Parts: sequence; structure tokens; C-alpha cells
Amino acid sequence: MPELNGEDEPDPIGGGPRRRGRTIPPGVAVRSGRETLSAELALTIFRQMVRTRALEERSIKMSKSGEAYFWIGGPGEEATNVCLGLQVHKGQGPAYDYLHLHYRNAGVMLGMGMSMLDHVRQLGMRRTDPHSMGRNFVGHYCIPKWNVVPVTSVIEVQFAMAPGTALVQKRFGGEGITIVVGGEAGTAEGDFDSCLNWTTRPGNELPVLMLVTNNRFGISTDLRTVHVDRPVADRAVPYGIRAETVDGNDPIAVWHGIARGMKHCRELRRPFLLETMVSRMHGHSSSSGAMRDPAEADPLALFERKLLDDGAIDADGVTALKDDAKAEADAAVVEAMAEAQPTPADVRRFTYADSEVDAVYPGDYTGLPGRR
Ligand SMILES: Cc1ncc(C[n+]2csc(CCOP(=O)(O)OP(=O)(O)O)c2C)c(N)n1
Ligand SMILES: [Mg+2]
Repeated sequence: MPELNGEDEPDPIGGGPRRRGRTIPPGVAVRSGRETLSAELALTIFRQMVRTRALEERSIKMSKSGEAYFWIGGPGEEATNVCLGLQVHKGQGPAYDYLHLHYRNAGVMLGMGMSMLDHVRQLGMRRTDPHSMGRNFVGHYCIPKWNVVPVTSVIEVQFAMAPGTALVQKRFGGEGITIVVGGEAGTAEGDFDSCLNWTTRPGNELPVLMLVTNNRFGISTDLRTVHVDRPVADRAVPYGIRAETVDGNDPIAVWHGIARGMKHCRELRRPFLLETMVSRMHGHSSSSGAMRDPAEADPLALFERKLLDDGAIDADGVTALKDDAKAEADAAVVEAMAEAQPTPADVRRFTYADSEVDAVYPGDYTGLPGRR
């Protein structure tokens, strides 16, 4: 198992740019409060944050240019998402981590090693989209070989599903955990409570890392109008679940928060709730215009300033990383848009799996992947 994800994948645009622009004097560490990261790790996180931002900005453009019709994503969540993606134990089956994600998690996937191209293929509705054959919303990933369970637009159902994979992992043994991600507004849904309940049955506690990304909004509803002025993480208190709230815009804080949560779940086989306070830099989605909200803090700009101040990188290094990321995103869009779209015959393909017990709708079976 690699120490970090992302770095073991072939570079999508050739070997050169991955290391370009790095200037790490030996022994430099980057600090936030009492916590530190090595400059090497901090730059790996920064590079993936830069790539994620470039991909999101190009994605927003696609939704405005007609290359795509709808955008939703995570500008402002890069620190949280990349730090999660880099630490996942990636693989297939119960020995590895399961991911039940939200619709803002491009940074998780890039951190795990997914190419920008596979994100753009879904957004651009191409038949080559490996997640949904070009038939689902952007950010609705599905990668069986990495235990990435299909993302659903119906919010919070992932919290009702997570105990299922965790139960299998607990029975199987080993250190695989289930990671479930959702927004703070969704925690008002019963599915969230089901997760708290099912992961804490005495003698049957489950290794689920619940990650709540708190951007203080559910579409247009301000959290302060629907939730008492307490951390959302307090929802875990009556269940005796260990919980923390960290600054999700600070990669050093969130890296260590996720590491503590993962260690707790892996070793004790019990749940952990981590709330990360994040920004929502372009509103909810393209439906509200996706304009940059100047009131929202930018985690990328904040981390860049810290890395420059601490001498982990210089200005030329930052420029090179940003140029490379933008070129990679642009190239991914050019490649994806030249690919075929699904055909009318594809619309209902793979909708239902074969089932001997489905006596009601046997005619709906449209074939399993690989049996076209
Ligand atoms: C069950 C359900 N109810 C309502 C919606 C409509 N809806 C889509 S996103 C959203 C807001 C979710 O807010 P939050 O959980 O904080 O996540 P965020 O979008 O802020 O990341 C709502 C209400 C939905 N998709 N599913
Ligand atoms: Mg929210």
C-alpha cells in the first residue's frame, strides 16, 4: 500500500510537471498552532489543491459555455478533500476503505489518483465517462476498484448506507474503514441519525468515519436560522461518538484531524465524527450563477501565503504549479469533448441488475456491465 495516494499514478500529462516548481530546503516544516507537516507533504497537498481548483474553475466555465449544462462542486473545500483523498487506503473489497461521497468531492478523487479527464467526461456527458456513461450529474463518481460507492443526488442517503459496508468490514476483520461525507444541512435528515444509531449499538460498534463539511448553507438556507449555535459535531454527543470540529480551510489542521479520525476507526473499530468548517466560494451550484463569493475565505490562497512565508516554495514555483494545472484541465476538456456521447439506446442500459426474485419487473433488466 503506498504511503500516499495520488503520487503512484501515471502523470496524466507526462512525467515532467509533477515535480516542477518545487523548492524545498531540507528540514523545512510548515506549522499551524502546535501541528506541523513536512514541507514535502505540504507541497504534495498544495499541488493537489491547485489541480482541484483548476479543474473546478474549468468545470464552471464548461457550464457557462454550453460544453456542459450543470455544475456543482467544491471550490473552498480543497484542503479538506485533498487531505482525505491522500490518506484513503485505496482498493477493492472489505480490506480497503469504502467511500460514500457527497457531490463536492473532486479533490478527494484527484488526491486518490483519478485523472481530471474522468471528471470532465462525466460533466461533458461523454459515453467514456467511467462513473455513469455520461448520464449522471458531475461529481457523481462510482469506481468499484476503489470502493467508491455511487454518489446520489438525494442528500444524506449515503449515511444510511455507510453502516452496511462497515458491518461487512467489521465481520471481515482487518483495518478497512468506511468513510462517509456530507454537508451540515443534511445532518438534519433521519438518515444521518440512522448512521449515528447503527454505528453505536453496544457490542456492534462500526468503523465509520463521518465527515461533515460545514459551509454554513443548505442551498440558500443559512445554518443559523435552522440550527442552534453549537457545533454540528455535537450531534454525536448523545451517542458517545468521539467528535471534533476543525478548520477545514487549514490543510495542516484538517490533515491531522482526518488522521486522528482514521486511526480511531481503524484501530478501535468504532465511529468518529469530524466536522470541517469550509468555504463555499461559488455558491451552491450553476443554478445560482456560480459567481465567486468575495465574502468566502480562500483556502488555496491562505495555504499559498503560508508556504511562501515558511520558505517551502517560491513565487516561481507557485506559478509553475498553477500553469501546469490549468494546462492539464484545458487538455482534459479538449480530449473529452472529442469523445462520443451516449446513444438513445444507452439511456436505460444498466438500470436494473439481473434478479431471480424480481418477479414484478423482469422485463426491465437491461444488462450488466461487460455483458453488452
Ligand atoms: C433528500 C433531499 N432533500 C432535498 C434535496 C435538495 N437539496 C440538494 S442539495 C441541498 C442542500 C444540502 O446542503 P448541505 O447538506 O449542507 O450540503 P452542501 O450542498 O452545502 O454541501 C438540498 C436541500 C435533495 N437533493 N435531497
Ligand atoms: Mg452546507
